[in-house]
Amino acid sequence: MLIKEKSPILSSEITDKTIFINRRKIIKAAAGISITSMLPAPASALVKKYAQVPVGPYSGDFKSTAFEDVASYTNYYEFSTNKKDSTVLAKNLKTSPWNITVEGEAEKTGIFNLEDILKANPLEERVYRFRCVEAWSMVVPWLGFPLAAMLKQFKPTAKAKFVEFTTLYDPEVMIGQKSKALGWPYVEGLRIDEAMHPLAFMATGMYDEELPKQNGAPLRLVVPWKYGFKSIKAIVKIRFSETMPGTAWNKMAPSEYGFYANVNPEVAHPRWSQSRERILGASIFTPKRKTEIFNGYGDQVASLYKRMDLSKQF
Ligand SMILES: Nc1nc2c(c(=O)[nH]1)N[C@H]1C(S)=C(S)[C@@H](COP(=O)(O)O)O[C@H]1N2
Ligand SMILES: [Mo]
Repeated sequence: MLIKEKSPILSSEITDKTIFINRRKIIKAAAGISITSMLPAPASALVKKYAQVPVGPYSGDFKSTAFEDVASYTNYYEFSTNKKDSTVLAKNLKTSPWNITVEGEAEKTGIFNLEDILKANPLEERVYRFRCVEAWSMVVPWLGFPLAAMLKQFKPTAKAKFVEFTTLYDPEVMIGQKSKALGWPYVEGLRIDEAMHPLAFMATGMYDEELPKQNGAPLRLVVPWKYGFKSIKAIVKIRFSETMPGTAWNKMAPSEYGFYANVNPEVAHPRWSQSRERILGASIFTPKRKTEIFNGYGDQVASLYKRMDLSKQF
């Protein structure tokens, strides 16, 4: 006992830690080579499950928010309107097996197993800014694949002008659905050209691991230039339609939450300014960050809205 307590740190442990800390650097240098398979067993245990996933071309060069902050403060009204409680309650969701129903204006409709969808879509990492309509923001290294790549597999027809996404409805597990906090199930949507934009992303993981249930596992949308509520979690249905879908937040409070919901510091929410944002995890002494038009992605997405009056749409 005594000897064990006093024993020095093994040199092998030091080596393992060094390998872990330098993991990203090593992987970037040796793109394509599986580092995990090259390491001795103890070090492999420290390397995260998706550490070898390559960084995608649209990934940003931002410093990520701490994982603990992103995973312990979630908006997930299906479980609770409380951002802490939802992180605990979401653990009850069974995310495998998982099916996605595809409906509407597409050639390939039906029920698809998520495993099969994943096989056809190689993972990449995207470090994105994320801005909630409640005026807080974070930076998340998501893992997933472009939404366009997945949607094209279903061969949308020329009539597909919009895409609608629906979250699971299961009030026995998603106990927040027993309340009227929102109309259930949660529905979100994009115009087809927004959905096909290369920045629109489907996430299955973050921080080199599977997506935590509270962050939307097993499959959630990430639209970095729009307010966070557009980035719908736990998707079970995708419908291509000719008309604009009704969305959960817009139906709840149409004067506060629009269909487009593009991040815009100039257009205030009826109850608060959108000009600045609190950085999640930052100390109370850290000044708020200036919110950017389209959350900083304007160079890439502004052309989608050329014909729209940005001072009116929110
Ligand atoms: N199904 C569903 N999706 C959802 C929500 C929700 O309550 N239910 N909240 C939205 C809101 S308001 C935000 S800000 C983001 C939060 O994502 P995060 O909890 O992973 O940070 O998820 C969005 N997607
Ligand atoms: Mo949000």
